[in-house]
Amino acid sequence: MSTTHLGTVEDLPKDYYEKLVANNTLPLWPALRAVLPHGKPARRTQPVIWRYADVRPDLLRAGELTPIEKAERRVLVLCNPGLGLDNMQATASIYIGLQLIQPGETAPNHKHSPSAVRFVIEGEGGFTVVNGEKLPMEKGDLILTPPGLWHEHGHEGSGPVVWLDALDLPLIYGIDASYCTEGTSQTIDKVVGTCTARYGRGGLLPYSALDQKTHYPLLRFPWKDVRAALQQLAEVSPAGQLVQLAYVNPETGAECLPTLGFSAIMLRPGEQIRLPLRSASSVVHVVEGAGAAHVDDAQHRFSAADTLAIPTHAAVTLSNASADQPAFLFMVDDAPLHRKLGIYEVFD
Ligand code: 1HN
Repeated sequence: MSTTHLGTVEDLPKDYYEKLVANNTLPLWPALRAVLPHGKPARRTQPVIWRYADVRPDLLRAGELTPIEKAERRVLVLCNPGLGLDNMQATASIYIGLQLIQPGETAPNHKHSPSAVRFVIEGEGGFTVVNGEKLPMEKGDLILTPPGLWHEHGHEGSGPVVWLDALDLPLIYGIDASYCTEGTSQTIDKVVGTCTARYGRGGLLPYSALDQKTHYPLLRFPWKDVRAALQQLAEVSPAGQLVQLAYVNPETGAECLPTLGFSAIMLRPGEQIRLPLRSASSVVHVVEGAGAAHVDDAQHRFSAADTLAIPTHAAVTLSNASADQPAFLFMVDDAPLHRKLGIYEVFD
């Protein structure tokens, strides 16, 4: 049986309804279908694209208008209009910002309850210090700053450095759990490259890891390794099969942060491919190449450094516009959250 014709507020005596409100109560039935629609969620998230060519000049202008001391983090937030610009949501659970750091600047040390990552878009000489280890930031590198770990940024090169920040902030803020602690600059007590040397080779771990786990063993995923791994995977993947690699915790093989998942996709020359239709929302960032994304009824052309929001339960087809060059995409999703909540679904 389908209950689509539920009673409305107007069906109720006005004085009765007003008394309910005065007592901080509400009837469920007029609002039930809104919060529990049939078949699939009523999605407020729109499949919007933020073009780097539009955002970059404004971000560089922020570098002139607002000194880093006045910003703490100099970021333009990618806000999904369907969710209300003030709410700073790219999707309902995913925050995305583009952060600029200029040569010689530092973004002070802090730690917080939301999980965060950085994905480098342009520039050389940037770095993040996490847990006493200096992590170089080269184009396409993924840097994790897990919940509760100290992190600070710096820039020793020339020219602007820009990266994409992804956080589970809407989720953590939404459950009244978002806060930060400020600290003095960390002492760097590890050699550069330590976590990559220990955990950066698939299938191999320091022997001691068999008996003793590290909390977040691998904090930096260099793009050159991910790109090479995608190309190798493409060579052994039949046409029509999605070439996609998940970033994982090398000790557990599971997603590397509690709520957000990260993956990289290669679209082979001329390839057009459907993503599995699933319950999770995601954000796709173009690392290299150009093409188009079909998301439900919307069609967006994309080129390098553009960023696209994909709602939950969306039908997505991606195509590479080039007949002779691959395209590379970075994806953030909330699938780990869905899995933990027991609501993760793949529909085809
Ligand atoms: C944060 O800690 C950073 O550390 C960037 O670079 C963006 C947005 C909201 C909350 C914390 C960073 C952030 C953030």
